[in-house]
Amino acid sequence: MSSSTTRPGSHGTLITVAPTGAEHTKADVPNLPVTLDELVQTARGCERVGAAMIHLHIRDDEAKPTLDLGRLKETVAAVRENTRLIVQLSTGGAVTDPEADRLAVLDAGPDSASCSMGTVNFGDDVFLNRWEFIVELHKRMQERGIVPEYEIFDLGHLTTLRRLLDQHGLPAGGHVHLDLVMGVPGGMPGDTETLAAALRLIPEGATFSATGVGRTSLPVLLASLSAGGHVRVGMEDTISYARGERVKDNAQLVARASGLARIAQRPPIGPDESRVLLGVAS
Ligand code: KMH
Ligand code: ZN
Repeated sequence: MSSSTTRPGSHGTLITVAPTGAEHTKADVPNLPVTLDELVQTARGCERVGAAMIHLHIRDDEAKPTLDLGRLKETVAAVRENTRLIVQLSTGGAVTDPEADRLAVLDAGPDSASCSMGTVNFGDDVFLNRWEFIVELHKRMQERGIVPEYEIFDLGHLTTLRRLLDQHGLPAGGHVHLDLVMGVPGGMPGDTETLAAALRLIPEGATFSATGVGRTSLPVLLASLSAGGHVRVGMEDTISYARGERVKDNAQLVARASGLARIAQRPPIGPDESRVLLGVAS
């Protein structure tokens, strides 16, 4: 594995935007981007203010989460046509999505895809990720040259990641990048102490970003920047900008992350530099 200290981007910050997710309803959050046009406009706006990668969940005509392959392909193509962003599709989907549909997401040919490292209670639901399923996702991404972002919802998921890499080898691109998804009700808390605990378990040479769900968004962002990590922000993870103030749009969250990254002297890196960092083909 390569050393994170020598990789491009280690002095800058990779900002990922996760604009939609599978959890919020359009009725509850009317400014959530759900149509193809809304997603493309969001992608363009977020790229302008510092995002380099987009983590995508898509919706159907009724704004419900879907893993429809035709729509996924159309979305990948449209975002590529309109931006330079690295296109990452979610293979997590919604908690109700069957494994076969989640594996089929890879057929849409994204640059990157999420790959969750274990099961976690997800509010009142369970986000199920069996070991055999994890291995299958990892191997298919290896075969197809799709770069995974390993999603870590709890500290034990880092143990699973190490076991996966030991038994099945490095991912496509040869570099390990993971995202600490913190503050999910049922997962690890979104605070500095937990992020510090996670750092001790991250495989050597790997890079990491962190995402704070709900009110942990800002503390996790600051903790990750201070620890040399990258960041993911977006309305998938939080719909509140400040106490009592709803998020206006995804670009507002990306712009804040960019500003804080600059203050931390680790300014946002663009999509091209991020491709090199992650091992994503140009
Ligand atoms: N919607 C969550 C149940 C991912 O995108 O890979 C899972 C999730 C993870 O959002
Ligand atoms: Zn997601």
